[in-house]
Amino acid sequence: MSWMQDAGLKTWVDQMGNLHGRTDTVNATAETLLIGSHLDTVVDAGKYDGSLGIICAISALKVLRIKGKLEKLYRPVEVIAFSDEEGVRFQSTFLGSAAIAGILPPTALQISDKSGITVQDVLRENSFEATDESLVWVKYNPKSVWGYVEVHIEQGPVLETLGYPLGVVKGIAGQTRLKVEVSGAQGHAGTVPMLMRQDSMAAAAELIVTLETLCKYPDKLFAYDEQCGFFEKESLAGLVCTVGEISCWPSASNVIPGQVNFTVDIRAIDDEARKSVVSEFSNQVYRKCEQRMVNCTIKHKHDAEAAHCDSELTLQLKHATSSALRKMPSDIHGDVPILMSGAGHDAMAMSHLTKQVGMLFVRCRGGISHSPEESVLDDDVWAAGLALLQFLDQHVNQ
Ligand code: HGY
Ligand code: MN
Ligand code: MN
Ligand code: MN
Repeated sequence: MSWMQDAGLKTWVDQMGNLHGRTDTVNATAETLLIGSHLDTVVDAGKYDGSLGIICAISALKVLRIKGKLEKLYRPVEVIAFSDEEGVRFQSTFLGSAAIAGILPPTALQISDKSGITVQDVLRENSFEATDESLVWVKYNPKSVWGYVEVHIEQGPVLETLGYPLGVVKGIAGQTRLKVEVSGAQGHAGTVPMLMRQDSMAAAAELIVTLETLCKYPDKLFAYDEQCGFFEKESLAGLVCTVGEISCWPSASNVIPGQVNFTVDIRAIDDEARKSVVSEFSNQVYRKCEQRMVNCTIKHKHDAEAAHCDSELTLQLKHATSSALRKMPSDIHGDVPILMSGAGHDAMAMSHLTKQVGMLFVRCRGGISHSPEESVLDDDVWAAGLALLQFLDQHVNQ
């Protein structure tokens, strides 16, 4: 907050724990330009995922203030540092930005973590009211918002491969998060004959490989489907799946596990393709578990539609980025790379509040992210700040 205040912004914290810093401009009633990213990280994270976007936003406004241009902005600009974008604890990502966009699931306050502690418990522990009414006040009126911009590390290898420091995002893959719970017959590792086992670990292993095969070779699955005909190859672009978390009970080397639970994260650029993979995977889960005589449940933890960034705001962002790149020491010419994002971002939630959503990607070494190895070049961050300043300049009375 103090950085925001230092940049001359009016600051507050909303009832979902999002931090806000807003300029006091002449026409305070004009539609607001929101700039932000998330405060939280994954476990064992890097230093830039989320935080880079917040610091870029605050720094750009601080430079405008130093240049005496803050007052000349013809629209209010507001920095938002979102809470709980990653969804690590509650498995339901974008809680902070979804509250602002007005798309929080009605049961959001009752979502619980592994130990049964709810979102409401945690908010109340931190002296928030945590009622449905208090969350209604977090929601922004779509008519009051001009657009949303997010600066973020690419978290992928494209910019580094192309040799560009910056890129503009044309879309963000949709994502589905599931929790698969497999329960079998717990037993003695030494006495139960193999053909009589109802082994939840072996079942889970088969399901995980099934998911991987489905996403590695989707055309086998979608080669031809009577109802919808051939799936265009590009609709399967960006199709990825991950099992990032698995737990087993009782987790002893000489016990056939009775219960194995694992998370599933499926993403694709095309929402229909993603939904088809989710339903095909679910069919195979139930079929294989029946064959193995184990029970299973599939819990839908989160669904986010793909977001498309193709508005006037993105055009302005491209223009600003291209002029920033020309000012770089390495004097990079040529079109600004336009790329898809496989990583999810608060911009997906914000695309439900405003059609004008744009993202500026910053190259990161080896495309590594969600790891302490995450790193960026100072010059690239400088270029991102310059691009954001050039973008903001288009919202300043000259
Ligand atoms: O999971 C994601 O894609 C993002 O980092 N929350
Ligand atoms: Mn992340
Ligand atoms: Mn992020
Ligand atoms: Mn984000």
